Amino acid sequence: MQIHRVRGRDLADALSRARKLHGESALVLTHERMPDGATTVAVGLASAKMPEKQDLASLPDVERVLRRTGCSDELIASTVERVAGTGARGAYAFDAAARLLGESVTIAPSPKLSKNVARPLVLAFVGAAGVGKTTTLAKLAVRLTRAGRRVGLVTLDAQRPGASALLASIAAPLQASLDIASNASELARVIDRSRSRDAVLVDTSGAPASDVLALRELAAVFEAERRADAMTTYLVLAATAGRTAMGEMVHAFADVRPRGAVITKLDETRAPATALEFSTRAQLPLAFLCDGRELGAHLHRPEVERIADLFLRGRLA
Ligand SMILES: Nc1nc2c(ncn2[C@@H]2O[C@H](COP(=O)(O)OP(=O)(O)OP(=O)(O)O)[C@@H](O)[C@H]2O)c(=O)[nH]1
Ligand SMILES: [Mg+2]
Repeated sequence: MQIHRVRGRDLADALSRARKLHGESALVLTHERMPDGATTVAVGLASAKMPEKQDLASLPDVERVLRRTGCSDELIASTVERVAGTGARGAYAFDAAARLLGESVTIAPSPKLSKNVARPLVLAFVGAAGVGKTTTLAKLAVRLTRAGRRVGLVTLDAQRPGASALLASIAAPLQASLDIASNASELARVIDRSRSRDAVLVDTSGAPASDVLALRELAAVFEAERRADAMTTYLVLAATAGRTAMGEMVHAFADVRPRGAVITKLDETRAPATALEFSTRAQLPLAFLCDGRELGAHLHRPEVERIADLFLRGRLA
């Protein structure tokens, strides 16, 4: 007798899938509730009936889709193997792949704003020039303001003409404060003055050397005041960049110890898997996903379904 395991949302779903895959003659041996709430049934096939040939064709389909969205050979091989192991075939193979892939990326906790803390939440965005740091910060400012939070913006990009004008145009309609800091002590002072704000979002210049210097000094100021957790830094990566470029940025900004990553420009590629896999390998849990320029619309939390969509469809739904 051959034993196959089939997973479903609940017992009825698992049984219906088992029947579809192995026919009415399949003998249900056991069922087991999984830690994630799903149910797995073990079915014995007296006639050693294998899944239909056409059903097995779904596994090369999963492989082809994953190749198209930029998955590495390793992730493709492990996903196909694990999908095969679930016994899922046909459309169910894609369901199984979605579940596995959605959970393959580490997700950063949502930044928490506490009403009881006297200091604002400080989030800084670093990354290569042009990856979308300012745009991401603006999107987050819009979201927080819509949620009734008071936001302060501060830029370390004091040198570049136009950089603060751009931030000013973002700050004004949101009634957000805007400050320019040219070094760490100015930045620390701005943050100290921002006690009435729920969040202070720090924009940087995209020049790793000066950004790292300023943020490292700021971290030292915070640490001296025992405020080591006072700032969270995110590394912003464009989904259009290759692994090498992303690796260089991880290296360049390692000293500021980014706590997570933001992936931008997901609308500009059909192969977002490279960036998704990269962030997890670089131990940068994903904090946000961005798929366009619209400030009010194109910022998303990386939920499991969204990650699965990116791996399997190449874009967010
Ligand atoms: N298509 C698309 N464009 C984006 C996205 N995020 C940002 N952009 C665009 O990318 C360009 C650069 O964005 P910025 O936010 O200025 O990037 P930055 O990292 O602040 O750039 P520097 O300050 O010059 O280092 C702008 O034209 C943005 O509109 C995104 O998710 N999708
Ligand atoms: Mg910028």
